[in-house]
Amino acid sequence: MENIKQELIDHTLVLTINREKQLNALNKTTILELSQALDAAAENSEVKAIVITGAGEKAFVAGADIKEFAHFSVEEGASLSAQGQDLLFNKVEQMNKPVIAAVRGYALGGGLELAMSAHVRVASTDAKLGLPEVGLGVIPGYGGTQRLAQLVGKGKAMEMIVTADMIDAQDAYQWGLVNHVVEAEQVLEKAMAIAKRTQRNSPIAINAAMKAVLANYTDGVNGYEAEIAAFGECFGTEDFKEGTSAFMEKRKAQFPGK
Ligand code: DAK
Repeated sequence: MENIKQELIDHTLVLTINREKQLNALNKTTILELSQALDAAAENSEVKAIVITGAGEKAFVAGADIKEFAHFSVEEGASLSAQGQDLLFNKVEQMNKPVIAAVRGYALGGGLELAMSAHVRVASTDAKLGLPEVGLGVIPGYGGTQRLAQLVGKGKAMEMIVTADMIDAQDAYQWGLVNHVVEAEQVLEKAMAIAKRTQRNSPIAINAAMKAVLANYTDGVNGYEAEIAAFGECFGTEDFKEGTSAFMEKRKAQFPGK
């Protein structure tokens, strides 16, 4: 791939957005390549968790590629927003395995939207996060108006969006926008440790639980009902038999992921 580096380390797939000179800005090729990498990872049973990060020390992703979208028309804007959400941002959120964003430096616009699509976010102490779109005459178009409000609440989301200001890692942590703040050199390590920690659990149950959590944020779906249905389905899985047998036999579970 041109803009994405992929490494499988101990069942965690590390996807590095590799446009360091452009602060890892998301152009169409990068979005497409990330999307393809995620499709392959979803089907690959060797991949149990995914870490998304940006190359270099300066930025996770400094937004959508402004030089590329500067000339889009109204129609292109709307269709590319819908397309981008399906191709990447919703795909990350709906992945069947945990996705962790490892954020060093800037996570702006589409970059913060990507991090917010992930299930867990780890940020460096020097991270700067924001949705600067209204300063460019657009609005967050990759789910940012929705996911930011879900994570930090309507009031803080409104303030971040209308001021277009960046916040630092400490505020992001206190507001619930990121799960952990660590020194810059430890961001990837921390994200990998969380990914590893998930791997001792049933992949089937993890997927079902993540879908149940997300059900609350899906139009026309009752989260409690979705949870009940998903809970019931667990009883028919080999993972459930293995998890409960292992407990009773006082041994570590070896989940088949079925
Ligand atoms: N796009 C393209 N290039 C970028 C970029 C970006 N978002 N951010 C940085 N770069 C490039 C710079 O142009 C520069 O390239 P050269 O000029 O050297 O070729 C290089 O990266 C280094 O950046 P700076 O020289 O500016 O570095 P500084 O340390 O001085 O400043 C900065 C760092 C992050 C404060 C600054 O680069 C900056 O303000 N960047 C732009 C941040 C931003 O506004 N991001 C975009 C947010 S809007 C859409 C859906 C969604 C969106 C758009 C369309 N559709 C469906 C169509 C979302 C939009 C956004 O993300």
